[in-house]
Amino acid sequence: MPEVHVGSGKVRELYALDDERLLLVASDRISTFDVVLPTEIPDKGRVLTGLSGFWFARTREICPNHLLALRPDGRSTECRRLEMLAIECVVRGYLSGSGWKDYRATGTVCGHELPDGLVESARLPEPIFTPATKATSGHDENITREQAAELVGPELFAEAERLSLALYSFAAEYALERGIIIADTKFEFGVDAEGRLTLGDEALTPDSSRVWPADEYEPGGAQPSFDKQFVRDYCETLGWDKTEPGPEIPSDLVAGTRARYVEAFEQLTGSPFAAYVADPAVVLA
Ligand code: Q0N
Repeated sequence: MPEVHVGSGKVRELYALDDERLLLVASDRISTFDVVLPTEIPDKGRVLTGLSGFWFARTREICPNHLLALRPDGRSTECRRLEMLAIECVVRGYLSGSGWKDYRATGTVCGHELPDGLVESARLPEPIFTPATKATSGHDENITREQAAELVGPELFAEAERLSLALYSFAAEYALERGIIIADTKFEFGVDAEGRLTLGDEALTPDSSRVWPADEYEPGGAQPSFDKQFVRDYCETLGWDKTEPGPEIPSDLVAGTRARYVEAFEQLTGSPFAAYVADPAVVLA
């Protein structure tokens, strides 16, 4: 079956199956400091595909999504073709990354006025919707709610904000009960053939979210990443300038990082990863 390659991200590829369907394939590549490393993390693509499928299955009542089927390889998602919105729908429950940067500079994030005196990684009084543009090169840029509404239209904007906040609140509470903080996350929505706003891309994975171990949470500074901390710490020891090409990662750190991904999968889904490998549909049940 000749599948036409229609796009690629840093670690995922997108193929056309037919006029209505796409195939989203997650590789085992890992990026850090925005650079894809030459060393792969075995099963990372399967873990992220499984997690995304898990969340799609559990949030269907909150919001329709593009998932049609998981392929037996565990890393490929057949999905409905959508007309994607031109904005990234980011929700933040904690103050980190560009949110922390903007707050420190202005006391606001994407037009949300926040209380004074918040520290880095603080939990916000309530989650905020902080849209960003899709940068074709370099980093996504935060925009105001007004700019986002102009890009997609006020009705779709309002609906995307409402759905993003509902999805985040559901997932963050679910994850926290299992020892994992989802500090923030990025959703991508599109409109389906019937005009329904539909969740696309991957959802609520460690690649699309900032994920922290809850038992180590200590506001007042940066938090260790649940999945990428070993790799980041190793890269920091090298004096690498964070430009291409990235360094090779030693095998013990590859194994440790793989174990963190599998741990996140098992903690969140409640299924052994081996059961997912045997039959990816276990996460959809
Ligand atoms: C789409 N992107 C951006 C994979 C992720 N269901 C869909 N329908 C139409 N277009 C898209 C989807 C989805 N998902 C999403 N590009 C097209 C993210 N991509 C970049 C390439 O790798």
